Amino acid sequence: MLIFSNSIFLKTLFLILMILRTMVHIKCRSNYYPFGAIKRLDFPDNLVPWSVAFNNYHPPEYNSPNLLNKPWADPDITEPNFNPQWNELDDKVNRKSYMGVYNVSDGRPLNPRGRTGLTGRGVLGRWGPNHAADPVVTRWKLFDDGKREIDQSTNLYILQFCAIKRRDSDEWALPGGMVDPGEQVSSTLQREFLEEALNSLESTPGELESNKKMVSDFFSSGYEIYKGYVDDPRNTDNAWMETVAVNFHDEEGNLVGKFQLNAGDDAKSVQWMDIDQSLALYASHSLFIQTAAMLHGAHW
Ligand code: RP5
Repeated sequence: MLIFSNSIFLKTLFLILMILRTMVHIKCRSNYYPFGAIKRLDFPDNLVPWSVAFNNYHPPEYNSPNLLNKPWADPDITEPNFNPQWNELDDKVNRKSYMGVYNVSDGRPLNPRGRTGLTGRGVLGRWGPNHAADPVVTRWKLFDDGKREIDQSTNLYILQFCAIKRRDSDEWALPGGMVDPGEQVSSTLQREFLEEALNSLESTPGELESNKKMVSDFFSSGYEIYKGYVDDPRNTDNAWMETVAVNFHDEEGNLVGKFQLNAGDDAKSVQWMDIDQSLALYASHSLFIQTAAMLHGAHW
């Protein structure tokens, strides 16, 4: 894979990664929590870190009733038989954070990025970290004659990525998803791409076999662009999203180009989308896409 070596791009890339690791979370402090009428407590940025005293911090609590008895979700935190091993690999459930050791207060894990204005686990299945994986599948934008298209303002080639429209929020996003207990991130990346961008859940056995083979060949070499906390609107003080975002790039356009994109599972549509700074994507996905653009020295 071509990694752009120009020092300006590398500095920008470093800056984006720094922003991703340290920025104050914003999307998980939006007025209303997703899919319900619950309103988060509103407070200024300087009160986000737990290290800053906030004596009157009494946010509302929300625990979606839809999570109870779901095999992929934790029990209610008050359940006497629930003894989670925080900061550990708890049987097959990964309760470790990529952000380091998180604190636990009154038996509840604390969001490593600070306050969100809502306690409980909201709609997230796990208390503490909820691990996901995001495939960032890219190719160059080509004219019909196979030549690469250049953006007139930056004079740089235009990169495209495989985007899905989320069924839950109607926002464009990466075709990522949750890592199942005991699953390798590399398997999650392939499974989610197959499910959301190739509709593997409704494929015939023959299509499934050939798509699985194509995806496993194409995903055999990727470049990790991010690992850590995601500013996801579903985050709360006690449950949050973390991800590993990996770029799989089709330099010649003759591998992914063969894929017949077909939205499935949590995705209502799928398409190749031009990468540009005007993109407004779900959670922290715009920053992952920007990182991919910088990596390839593409237009942003
Ligand atoms: C985001 O939520 C991650 O970056 C990933 O894209 C996604 C996983 O959640 P689901 O799509 O499975 O709801 O925070």
